Amino acid sequence: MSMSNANFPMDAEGRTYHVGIKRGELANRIITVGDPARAIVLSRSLDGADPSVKTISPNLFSHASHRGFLTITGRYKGTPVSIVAIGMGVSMMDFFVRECRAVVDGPMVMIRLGSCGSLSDAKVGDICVPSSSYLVQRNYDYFADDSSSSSASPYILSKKFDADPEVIATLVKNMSAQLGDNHVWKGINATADSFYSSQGRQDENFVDNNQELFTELVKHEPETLTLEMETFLLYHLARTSTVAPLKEESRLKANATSNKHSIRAGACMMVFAQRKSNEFISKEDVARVEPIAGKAVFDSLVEVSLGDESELHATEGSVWAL
Ligand code: R1P
Ligand code: URA
Repeated sequence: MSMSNANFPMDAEGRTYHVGIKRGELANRIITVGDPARAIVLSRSLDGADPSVKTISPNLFSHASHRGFLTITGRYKGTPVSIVAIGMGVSMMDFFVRECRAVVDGPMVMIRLGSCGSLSDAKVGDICVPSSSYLVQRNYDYFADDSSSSSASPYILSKKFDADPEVIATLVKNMSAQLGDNHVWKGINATADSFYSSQGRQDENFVDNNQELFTELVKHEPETLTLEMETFLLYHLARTSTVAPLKEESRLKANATSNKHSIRAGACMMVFAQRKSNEFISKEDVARVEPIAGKAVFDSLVEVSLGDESELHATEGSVWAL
């Protein structure tokens, strides 16, 4: 595959370098997950999909990229939506947000449905909906000093970035409707640059100096609820996204409102690991929660307004054209 433009590589068809999608293959409303198997489970809720079929329904668009991204596009209750599985970590979130943004016209909403560890009383199988997220990074320099005389901290905690408040409120409402209020938790997420050391897991094979990490996180943000590996970057990039490239008459309207960013973001996570009690979710619970949580996210994606629908990516020539 030959690419042009070293600044933002694309192939001759207009496919992005890593996610591998082109214009017309991706909807303005996207649910993003880590696990491609989760994307396939969720795709069974799309219009016209056969819920009993274990693979992706042939009437849906799908594209698996050479770098492990899986995109599925169809409609939910008539509205175009995409599901994108991205793998793990903030770098994958960066590829996803930037490459998807580049091939879609108009404002977008992106909601992550992930898994997480719970630092609070949220139990395995419960859902957490974080209104903001901060980053936990291993301080590599700290470990360069063998004498351990460094006064620096072994982990660096960033400022927090907020989700879109309407997206979060809609997610909380729809998750509560699906799972019951007592299984839905609000709070703050911590996104870590590792599943292990930066999430406070103990590993005698390495020097990690992370025994006090949970205490540090709660001191930093007392409402810290969850630990996972992507949400911070989604919220950060939504906050730093520039205004959507709008048609002229809408631009004037948008300037008069608070439409400063082209991406509205939210996230919710299923608790897979209860870090206080040391429990891990069963396969049966994952199979029970994933599709219900997915429906709540789809309901939220289509409920959140993206403004003037005529500004969204044209149906003509797209894979969701009827
Ligand atoms: C680690 O097991 C992975 O699970 C979580 C973390 O963020 C990390 O990506 O989310 P996903 O289940 O969405 O991948
Ligand atoms: N994903 C994470 O990143 N951490 C957990 O503890 C569970 C899922």
